Amino acid sequence: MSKFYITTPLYYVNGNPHIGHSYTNIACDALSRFRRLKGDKVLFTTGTDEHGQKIKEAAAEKGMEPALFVDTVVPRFKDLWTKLNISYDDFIRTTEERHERVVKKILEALYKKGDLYEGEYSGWYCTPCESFWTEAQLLEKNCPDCKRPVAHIKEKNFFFKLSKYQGWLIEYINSHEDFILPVIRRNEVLGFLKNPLNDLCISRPKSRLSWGIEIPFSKDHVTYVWFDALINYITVCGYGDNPEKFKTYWPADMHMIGKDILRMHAVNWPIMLHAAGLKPPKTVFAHGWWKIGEDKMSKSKGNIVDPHEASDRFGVDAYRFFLLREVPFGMDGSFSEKALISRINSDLANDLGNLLHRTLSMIDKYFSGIVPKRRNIKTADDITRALIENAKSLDAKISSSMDKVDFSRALSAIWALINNANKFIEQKAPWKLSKEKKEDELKDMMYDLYEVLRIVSLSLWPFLPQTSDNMIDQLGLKAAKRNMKDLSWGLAKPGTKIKKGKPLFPRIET
Ligand code: ME8
Repeated sequence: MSKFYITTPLYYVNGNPHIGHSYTNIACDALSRFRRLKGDKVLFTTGTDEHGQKIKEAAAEKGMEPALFVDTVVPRFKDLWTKLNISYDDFIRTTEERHERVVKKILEALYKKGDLYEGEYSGWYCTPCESFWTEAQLLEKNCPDCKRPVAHIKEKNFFFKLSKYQGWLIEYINSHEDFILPVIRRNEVLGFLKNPLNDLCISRPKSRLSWGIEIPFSKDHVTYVWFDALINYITVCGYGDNPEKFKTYWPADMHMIGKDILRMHAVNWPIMLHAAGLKPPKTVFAHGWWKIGEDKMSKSKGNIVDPHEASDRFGVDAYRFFLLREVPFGMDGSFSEKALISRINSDLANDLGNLLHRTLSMIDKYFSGIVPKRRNIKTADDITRALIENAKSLDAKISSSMDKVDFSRALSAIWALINNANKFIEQKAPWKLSKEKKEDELKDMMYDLYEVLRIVSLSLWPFLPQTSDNMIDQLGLKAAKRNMKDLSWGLAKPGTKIKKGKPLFPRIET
């Protein structure tokens, strides 16, 4: 049995979860469920990033202490993950004691080793981004990232020797093809590493910010929020606490992130791990960015898509389907209600919904709702053989797409089978077979359509878990523990009583 450890970023709790956060978690959920189907031992973790300036300010705006404030926001994330059927195994908060302990342990180890040193910083600082900038990096005297004004500061801090490990990192990236994916992101990091790395300031003086994990060797400083947050990936799989678990799961198989936080994950994090004597994760996958129409999503534009609202209006699985199907994973996407409704009506209501509904109606009508027995496949005609071959090759197509983290291709393969089956009905015209009393042919055909639907219902589980359950129920099957092996052709049992229900996806009129 192989293991699969996948992580999402820890989201900032200064605002509510939005479409971007849900995208990463839905993608990780689909991968985790797929690995479970294959029989892998999966650890899927998510959580919240709760320290630092941003959070302190958001709490102050509400007139609350940060510790109390974060407690009020975290349930909004947890509730959303429950609603969207995100099957995570552990939720980690950076304010938890188990995490603080590990952060301190790593800080102490690196300090002892001489990779952390005290120095004086004098330069420009962007408070909202919590970033230091040199004069040359400023953009018209403003922060080059958020374009807001910066302040000149001079203070004692602790620095991490990133520069010492630059050569090692370049060599590591060059010799590990799958370390940074997709390739465009790998090239971006290698391009960035052509310039010398600055050492990383990993502390903040308490006089300026006290909402953080105290540096164990300086009462006057707390840990920089990013240095703290990245460490969650080892805390949550048992580092320093549960050696057995840590040995089982580390290194992580995949850190799934958006392209905005690539450098932290593909430069700072592997160097931190290497300096601490730990292996880097196997893959950092940086996916693309959702825009709303052509616009960047922002509070000021008031165009933030709320996943609670979108999934209430259109359905959880329709929302999941749209995000996973609409853009090849890794590329940027454009969200619009029009595009979402069009996907629901064509792919979900028309193609999938109709196939289930008309097939079950025919089994009801022609065979009183009992799945018939088919004759030996050897007697099948070419169209039938083509359909069966298509169904038989589905698991290989899904596996190869999922190994490349290509959700839209996996879904296209499932839809190619669905459309093949719909066409098969038109071509074979079962209503004629019934009129002409071609009982055996009708039985074969109903069995084959039922079998296609059974295979489709199982293969949809990683992407549309509720729909998969609903289909399995209507097919008269039990949603028992699923396994990739059940995608094999011919496992449907003649004699099964179907339970036709409501259409899966009602059409949305515009
Ligand atoms: O960066 N499109 O948290 P964060 C796609 N706390 N994905 C998006 C997105 C969009 N428009 N907007 C956000 C942080 N995301 C840190 C992470 S990890 C140790 C610390 C997703 O709340 C995407 O996964 O700003 C992105 O990387 C993440 O949310 C940023 O979440």
